[in-house]
Amino acid sequence: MHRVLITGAGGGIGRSLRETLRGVYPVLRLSDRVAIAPARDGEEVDQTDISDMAAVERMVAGVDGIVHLGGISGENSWETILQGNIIGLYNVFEAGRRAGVQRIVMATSNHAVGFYRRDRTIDHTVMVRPDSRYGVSKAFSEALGSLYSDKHGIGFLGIRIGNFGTHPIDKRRLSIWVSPRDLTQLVRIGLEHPDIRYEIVYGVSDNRRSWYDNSNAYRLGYKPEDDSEPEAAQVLSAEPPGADPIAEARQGGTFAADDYTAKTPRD
Ligand code: 15L
Repeated sequence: MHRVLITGAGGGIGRSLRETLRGVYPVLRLSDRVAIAPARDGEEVDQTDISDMAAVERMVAGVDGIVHLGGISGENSWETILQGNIIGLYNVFEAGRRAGVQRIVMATSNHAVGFYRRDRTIDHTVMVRPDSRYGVSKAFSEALGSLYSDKHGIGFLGIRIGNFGTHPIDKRRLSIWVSPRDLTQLVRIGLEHPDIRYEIVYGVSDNRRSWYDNSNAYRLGYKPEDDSEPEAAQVLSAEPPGADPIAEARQGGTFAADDYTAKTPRD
């Protein structure tokens, strides 16, 4: 990897990867829809709205690998999700293919499978069960990655990111937290592992309360260094009891509960 593009570089994960990947690859191209901090040595800064294909073509020119964090990072109206996470996503993959990109590391999400119950342990092979329009767009990204891997030979790692941050922030996030250094490790596996064709992993630290079987990540060499458990007592003592039974039962929490109208819950 000579030149690695990070989309959504102005967001929380993007700003963190900008630091942790600094100097790892000769050139980091950092792109966002809004203006971001100016380029330093070994960096190129770009401003692109990914719903504009011509602009995306310029954004990906000369790039070997893409870490795609861009788009909408939570639930939103269908029109907004459509522009950012369906049309924009397609533009990035298709322009990347035409530009000869070899690898795409995709920030997919726990919300692609957020309707699974919390008492189930799920691995990378389960069927998607999105908990929101946002989750559907992340499932779409995994399907698009599969197409571009099978049909065009682009290596794809879909990281179903849990909750990224320096600390776990609530009960649900104790199960899905990922620290900056652990996520960096996964991104690097996605860009550098020689055998990646199409893989799905969970972007979570080694949390004792995890509801994921992340054996696929471990098979690819992931060795997480962090666990949310030392912070569990403090997090739990600060949290009022959850009132919504759907949010409490489902891995996606309030993403699953919002707008919920089903009379009989699926298992
Ligand atoms: C996500 O996918 C979002 O991008 C992030 O903002 C959080 O909401 C996270 O999931 C979560 O589930 O905590």
